[in-house]
Amino acid sequence: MPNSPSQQMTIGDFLLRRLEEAGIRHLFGVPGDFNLELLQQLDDAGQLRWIGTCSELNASYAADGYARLNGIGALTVTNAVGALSTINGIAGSYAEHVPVICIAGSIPLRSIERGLGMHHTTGDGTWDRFLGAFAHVTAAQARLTPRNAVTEIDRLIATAWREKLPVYMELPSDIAYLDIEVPAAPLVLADPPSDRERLHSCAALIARRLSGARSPAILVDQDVDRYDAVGEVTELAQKMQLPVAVTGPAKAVIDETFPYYAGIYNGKASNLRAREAIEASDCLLSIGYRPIDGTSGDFTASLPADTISARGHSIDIGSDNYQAVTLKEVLRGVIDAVSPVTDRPASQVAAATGAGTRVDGSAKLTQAAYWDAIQGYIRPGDVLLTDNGTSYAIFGLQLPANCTVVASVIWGSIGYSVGALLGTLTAAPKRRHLLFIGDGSFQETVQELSTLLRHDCKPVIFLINNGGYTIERGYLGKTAHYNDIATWAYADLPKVFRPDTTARSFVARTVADLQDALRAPNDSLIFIESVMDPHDAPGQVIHSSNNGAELDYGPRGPQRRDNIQLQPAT
Ligand SMILES: Cc1ncc(C[n+]2csc(CCOP(=O)(O)OP(=O)(O)O)c2C)c(N)n1
Ligand SMILES: [Mg+2]
Repeated sequence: MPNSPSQQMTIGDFLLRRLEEAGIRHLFGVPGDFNLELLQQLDDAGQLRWIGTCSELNASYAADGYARLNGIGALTVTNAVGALSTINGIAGSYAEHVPVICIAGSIPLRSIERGLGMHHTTGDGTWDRFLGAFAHVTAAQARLTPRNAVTEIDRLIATAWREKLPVYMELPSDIAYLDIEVPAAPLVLADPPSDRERLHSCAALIARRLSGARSPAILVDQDVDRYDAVGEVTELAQKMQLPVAVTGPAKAVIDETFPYYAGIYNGKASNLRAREAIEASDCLLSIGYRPIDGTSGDFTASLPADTISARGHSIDIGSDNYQAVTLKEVLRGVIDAVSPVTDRPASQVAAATGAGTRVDGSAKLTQAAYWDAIQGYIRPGDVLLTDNGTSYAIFGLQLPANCTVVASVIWGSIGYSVGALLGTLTAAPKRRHLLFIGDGSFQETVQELSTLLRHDCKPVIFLINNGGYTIERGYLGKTAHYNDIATWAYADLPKVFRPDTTARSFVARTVADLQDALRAPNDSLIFIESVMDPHDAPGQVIHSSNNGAELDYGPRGPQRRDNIQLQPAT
């Protein structure tokens, strides 16, 4: 680009500048000798804020949570020992379609070129193993050099943003301070405009099919959120009065108070309204749908044969595959092309019960009473994080307007939500954040509570203490010791992690205890440990575990032995 204005900048400063231009204001991670020089540049520049985490895995979860609310996120860790600890989280971002930039401060180019064995390697003079490992779980990877830094930094950030997937970048520690020639113009993250003919014919065909149908409907998966098309989907549904069902991973992507919201579609496990709307539709527009066990009701989903399948950058209609179009532009084209419909009845799923159901306050806390109380606690605009376990009951609640749900339904790595909470709170500090987690999941990533307290975050943490892995007891090992865990004094942990904490901690053993805790003001972190029976679980969750065991172990598996599996109360 000989004619574009350029300037001299160090590689590290340029990288930090590009992150900021991409909309990243915080960098998560753990220092090491191979990324300290970048952290010094971050400190000197004073733009990005550093959020050091207790572990690299948690940094990867935090960057993921941050990216879900901010559009994109980043972390930096040290060579191999740090990087490989993030790989579970990064693969999770890949599975969940979250753009995260993982920057590994790596061994100096000098040691690569001279064949010098280094620490944080396998000690055999190799240096490509980790780039290779990340190639399996990222959309793009690069080791920066002074020659490729400008093009590779821009390529990786743009790829993450466009594909909604993580990328992996190695910054050798001896090049961050080298001056290179960089573009003066800021990075612009935008999709290339659609091919006009493809866009027009695709939007016109979808409009024609939706308009000619008797029972058109929309199925929404996560990508509607990732590709920022929620507004368009809602507008289209409103204009044509179309029922919209979502998958579990897309819980609350469509406002659950929207009159045409039809509930969660999950094959046979759907509510009747959602199932009817989707399966009996004579023109289904499905957006980003990825059928796995948890989004297809264990493969009982049955979408109409001529379903229109839309993705972020392409659409299938019948035998046609439309390329060079963006989801947002296609939906805009459809909205403009259809005539308003005014005589289709709304889809409203039944209003939530709960909140106010009369229960005996002195009664031992049960899962049923717990979720009933939680239903009443949730306010419009809350960010809800849920981990795997009985806390999946969140998916059965009906949420007020403008709530966001952050969960890892497809990847499903327990403990994700604690790190992710640090990320969501960092991205949206003004919103109220509620974390729903079990004791087993919490034990995986608990130390990040320390970082939440360190930064004066004020979430409400709802921890279920049921002595172990209750959701797993629904697969196998109802009373087995392998599903038991050590008992911790969970509610004491805020004090352990921050001795001068103002956090309010509660242990709820009865309904009245819980109600009391729920009255606490949200002016500091609230930690509510609720003690419940290991064999108490929401029916839906356990039913799904029972089904999972059939799928996982097959007809010769041990799951059919007497009383080996926790089953829903009859
Ligand atoms: C990293 C990881 N390890 C193991 C699992 C398997 N697993 C899924 S749920 C679960 C138990 C969760 O227990 P807890 O958080 O206590 O929830 P509960 O069902 O008891 O409420 C386990 C071990 C997993 N999903 N991810
Ligand atoms: Mg548990």
